[in-house]
Amino acid sequence: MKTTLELHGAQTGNCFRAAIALEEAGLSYTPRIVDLSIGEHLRGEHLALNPAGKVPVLVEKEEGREPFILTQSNAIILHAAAKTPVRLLPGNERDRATAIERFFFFVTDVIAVSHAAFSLRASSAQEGQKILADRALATLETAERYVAQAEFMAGETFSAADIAAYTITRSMKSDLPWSKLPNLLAWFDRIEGRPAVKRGLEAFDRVPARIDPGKDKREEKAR
Ligand SMILES: N[C@@H](CCC(=O)N[C@@H](CS)C(=O)NCC(=O)O)C(=O)O
Repeated sequence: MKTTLELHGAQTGNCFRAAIALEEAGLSYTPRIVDLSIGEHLRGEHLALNPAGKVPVLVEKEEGREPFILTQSNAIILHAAAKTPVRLLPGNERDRATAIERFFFFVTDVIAVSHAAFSLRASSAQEGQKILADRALATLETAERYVAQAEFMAGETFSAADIAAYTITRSMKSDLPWSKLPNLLAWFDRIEGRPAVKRGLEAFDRVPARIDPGKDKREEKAR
């Protein structure tokens, strides 16, 4: 049964994470650009995919079945991991548990806190914003210990933990005290140099396609 994947997204950390996961998993997919600057994510065709009006959204199509829609970047990463065992999560039970532990360390303790800080940026709660931003940064710095003895965030193999860690480290790069974090810096350069990571970062700038709900029908007619 042929399955096709579309990743609707934009140039944001959450979308990059999802695209990198698909690339690292070796899954073929079509990126669909959602232009946040003109509010495409709040229009009917995108809201039909995700009523929350957020990106990324993964649309999985299989002949004879309703499209399967997945919102939440981290669910997309775990779905990609399930489709290609071992590429994003180790096969060994304990190694996998460690990779999931580190994945959630970045997702809940760094990314979520950083997003909470970001959401306060235009509010009057500037003190609260700074507390959260500092906390996210201080927590991220502690990841130095994960890569002090190992190549990757959860040991000797690349995993979903590295994907979660990479995009948030990239966005906080200018605030990190790099001279105190030599292992994190070496890890960052290693991840940045991976071809699949590079492709994931480019996913939403190389494709002119925009969401076009009439497109599938027109293509069907033309066939
Ligand atoms: N927890 C969600 C967050 C999704 C999210 O906040 N996406 C942002 C871009 S990174 C978005 O769609 N923002 C548009 C808006 O909120 O108007 C995920 O990880 O996918």
